[in-house]
Amino acid sequence: MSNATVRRSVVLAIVLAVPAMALAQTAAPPNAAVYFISPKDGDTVTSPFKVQFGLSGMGVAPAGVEKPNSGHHHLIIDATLSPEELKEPIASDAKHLHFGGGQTETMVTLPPGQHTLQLVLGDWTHIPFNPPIMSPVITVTVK
Ligand SMILES: [Cu+2]
Repeated sequence: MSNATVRRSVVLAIVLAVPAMALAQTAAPPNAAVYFISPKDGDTVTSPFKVQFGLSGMGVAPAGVEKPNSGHHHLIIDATLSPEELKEPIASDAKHLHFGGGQTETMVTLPPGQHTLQLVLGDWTHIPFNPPIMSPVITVTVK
C-alpha cells in the first residue's frame, strides 16, 4: 500500500470508530454545582408541588444552543442514571424530565408515598457533563 492509501485507511478507521464511541461529553467547568432550592431532603409535600432548581458556577441556556459554561436542568424522578447513561443523551420520559427551555423550576405531580428526586445538568445536546454535575438524591414524601 502507498502511504496515501495507508493514511486513507487510518482516516476511515477513525471515522468508522466514532459512532461506536459515545457522543462527546462537555468538560464540566470547575466548581459547578446543581442543587435543590426546594423541596429539601426529607420534606413532606402535597402534590402537585413546586421544585426549584439551583445552579452555581455556570449558567442556564436552552437546549440546542451551544454556549460555553452553560447547560439545562433535568429532573430525575424515582430513578438514577447508570455510569453508561451519564455519558449519553438523557432519556426523555416520565422519570427523566428535560427543561430545555432553560426553566429553573417546575410543578411536579406524584402519587402519595416516598419519592426520590435528583437534578442532572445536561449540555446543549442533553449529555451530562464530564464529570457529571448532579445534585444529591433527595427523598420527599407526598401526602
Ligand atoms: Cu435535555
